[in-house]
Amino acid sequence: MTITITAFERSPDGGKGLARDTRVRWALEEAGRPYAVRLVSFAAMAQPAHLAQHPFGQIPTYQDGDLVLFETGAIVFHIAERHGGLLPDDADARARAIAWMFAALSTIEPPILDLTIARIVEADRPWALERLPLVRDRIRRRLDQLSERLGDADWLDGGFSAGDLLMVSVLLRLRMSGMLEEFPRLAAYVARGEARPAYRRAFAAQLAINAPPTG
Ligand code: GTB
Repeated sequence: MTITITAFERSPDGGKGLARDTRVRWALEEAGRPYAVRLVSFAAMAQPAHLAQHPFGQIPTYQDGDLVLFETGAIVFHIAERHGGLLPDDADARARAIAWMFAALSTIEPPILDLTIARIVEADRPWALERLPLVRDRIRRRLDQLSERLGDADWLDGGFSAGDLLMVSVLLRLRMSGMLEEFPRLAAYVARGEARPAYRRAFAAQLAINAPPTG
């Protein structure tokens, strides 16, 4: 059975790889699984056919036979469990890698998303400029702690895992802010993730769809 995921027909980021289908593509590439992509427009995402797959009308979704999943974290976890290569065999190391998956999505990503909201959605509010430094400082606090824990290691806990895949993906959302460069160990960590052949294939595949037309 072919695995099919959904992605934006055209991502608003123009191919920077920030939409969450890139994380799923990366996991599938690491696991060596071929996959098909069903591209959906914003209009189609609001239709019953898509809502049957994703209750919140978002991307990505994942379908493998009768199994339909939504939520990137759940999808990446499923790929890691089902296909191997992304979680250690040792039970304790596996549990720690899963903890890093949760940490990426529930501790590190929320303040980063808050920055996007502050810079874009709230930009015209009278208090927007006053709030921005607070949002940035909340991110810095987490990055400082994360950098401290990573130290000089290549990955968060031994070998590369789904925890690193999600953490690198989340940190990549900071690229435009310049904040990553304040933490050289994290900048190098993200660069290591991006240098993985599986990430490069995933990035190239989404770029092929989303790159703005030239000429
Ligand atoms: N918690 C869900 C998950 O992890 O799967 C969140 C899914 C989600 O936010 N999906 C977004 C979506 O479908 C796309 S990835 N949005 C449309 C909607 O909600 O109606 C988020 C995203 C979108 C665009 C950019 N960008 O252009 O830079 C970056 C990230």
